[in-house]
Amino acid sequence: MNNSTALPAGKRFGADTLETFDAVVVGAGFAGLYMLHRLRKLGFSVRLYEAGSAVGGTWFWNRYPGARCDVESVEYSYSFSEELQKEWQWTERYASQPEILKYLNYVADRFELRADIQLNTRVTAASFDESANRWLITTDRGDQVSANFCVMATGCLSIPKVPDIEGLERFQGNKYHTANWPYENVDFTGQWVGIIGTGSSAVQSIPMIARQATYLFVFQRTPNFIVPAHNAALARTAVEDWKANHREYRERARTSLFGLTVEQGMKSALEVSPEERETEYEQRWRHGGLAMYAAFADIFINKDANDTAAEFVRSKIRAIVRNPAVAEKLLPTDYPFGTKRVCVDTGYYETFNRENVTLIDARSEPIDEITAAGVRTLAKEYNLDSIVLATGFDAITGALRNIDIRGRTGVPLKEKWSEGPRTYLGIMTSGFPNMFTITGPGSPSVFSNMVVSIEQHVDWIADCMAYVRETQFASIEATLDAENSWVNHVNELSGYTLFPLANSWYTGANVPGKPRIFMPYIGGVGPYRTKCDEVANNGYEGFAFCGKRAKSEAEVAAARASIKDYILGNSTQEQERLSSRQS
Ligand code: FAD
Ligand code: N01
Repeated sequence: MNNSTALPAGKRFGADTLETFDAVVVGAGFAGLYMLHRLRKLGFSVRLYEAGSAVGGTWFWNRYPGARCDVESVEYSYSFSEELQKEWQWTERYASQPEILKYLNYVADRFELRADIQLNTRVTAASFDESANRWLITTDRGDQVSANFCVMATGCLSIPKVPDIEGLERFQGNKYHTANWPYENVDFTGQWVGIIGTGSSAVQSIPMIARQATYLFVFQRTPNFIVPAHNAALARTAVEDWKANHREYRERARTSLFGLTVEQGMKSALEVSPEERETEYEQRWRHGGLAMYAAFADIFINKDANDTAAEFVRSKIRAIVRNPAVAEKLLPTDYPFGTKRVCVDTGYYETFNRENVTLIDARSEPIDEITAAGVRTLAKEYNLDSIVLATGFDAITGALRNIDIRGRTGVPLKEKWSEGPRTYLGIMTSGFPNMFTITGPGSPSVFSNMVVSIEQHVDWIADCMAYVRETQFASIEATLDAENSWVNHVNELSGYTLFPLANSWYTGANVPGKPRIFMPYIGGVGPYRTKCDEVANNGYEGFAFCGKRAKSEAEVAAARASIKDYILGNSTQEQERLSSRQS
């Protein structure tokens, strides 16, 4: 590391309690685990802090019945290691939460990551000491460590949103939040249960709870667009096809709009005949999952085109739900298709044909308060044994705003982002040198297959950190100009789309007082990757380096070649990626 700031890795200095690392990573989900792996291969000393009692992130916390991914398992998995891809065998088209958690634990063991992970530890503060060009990181367990780099792998959906409903604490029965589900088995047999919310978590858990409970009341404020998963055991032929062609599939995902291999329709929904359009939607409905997103090129930019997709889904709801009055309540009508995250279900609409399930329209019959006995709406009181809160997250910025992060001038991140997050590429924010955000606001993040976006960010960040080390600059920071033009670009792009028309968590609308701004980058995973690579290949255009450069570009190129030496047991894919970056 830079001599002026380098301290012996893992050694204490100054006050006897301060340990030093090249990097601190926060969070042990898909992002943090891979970041740790890359940095260790590069020879950095790393400490990873995780608030939970185990690794897994999303898949550790969201243990509610029915939880599973809605991107196909083979695609919703790491691609960085050939060996891992060969060794791991998914059993279902969409993996269940326990299976994904098992996978991430396997990864932690397989790449021997655990030694550098400190569990049960929440990072509470991070402040940049400009005189030393180091981050001082504080945890809720009293740790204080110093690191050259701080990487926030804190997740976009990791801070559960508890609704601000009067009397919630008074309820005498059992209370659960889907994103903080107990470890032990929850059995609703013989119970009267109420669930608040009808987003993806509710859509997955409602059919399961309905099968167990004596009676289920579903409190729906906004109906969602929901498409079928058609989950099934993975056929041997599908596994063989994936294993034989995974490189090609992975490349297709990396260069696509959504990070998915699904075929992107290039036509307008309005240029084809009604019959052709219906056939296209029908095929994608039968295929299942998020394929509907990509049916036509203009679904998210042209309201008339979008209406055709929305009406198709509404016709399906009317066909599945037997009681027309209930079907009517389930129809999403006041925002365009896909502008709130589309949910993927297994038997959701069919559940409303059951005799032990009642849908309560919380718009015409708003929830007034929670009482000791249950939920009281403006019409009546529903007595319940258990309440399930499927009320979502303080998304994208919640976990970052939860930490007291202070940058170069001591200004808190919360203050800098008081009118909405500002980043360059979603990777860095100006004024906060050497701090990276994986899938930060302003990157494709939640608007993609997140594992694809996570791997792209981790690779870019690891390469950038290696570059700073090799040049022996003291720090790297996004310039304000680059940040401003990126934020304008992100906003301009979302302004061309229909996304701002919905009250979604993409825009912060689900959290009272949160600035209303569409946070993800909507320009597509492939174009975004190209932009990030161009920035790096142009000497980190839009970033400023601090300190005196100690090596020429030629020396850095030589050092870059030697990065390979750090990579022990590296996969061919990783070698190829490095070679292409060096050429
Ligand atoms: P996370 O998995 O959220 O991990 C972040 C970790 O950081 C957490 O463990 C958290 O405890 C920890 N942390 C946060 N703050 C601190 C702190 N201050 N100190 C210490 N630790 C901290 N995406 C898809 O692309 N496809 C899917 O099918 C899909 N399914 C999903 C299903 C559910 C139920 C949910 C909730 C999300 C789903 N997502 C899906 C999004 C999912 O969050 C990402 O795919 C991915 O798992 C995110 O990984 P991550 O490592 O970035 O964040
Ligand atoms: O959360 P949500 P989620 N009174 O915010 C309602 C991913 N994910 O946990 O829309 C009454 O979508 C709220 O109503 P409204 C995925 O990216 C994926 O379900 O605000 N209702 C809404 O219905 C997803 O998008 C999977 O009117 C209240 C619900 O609660 C993201 O995580 C599975 C209320 C919250 O829905 C979040 O999903 C799970 C109140 N006071 C999650 N407050 C997969 O399938 C909130 N609501 C892959």
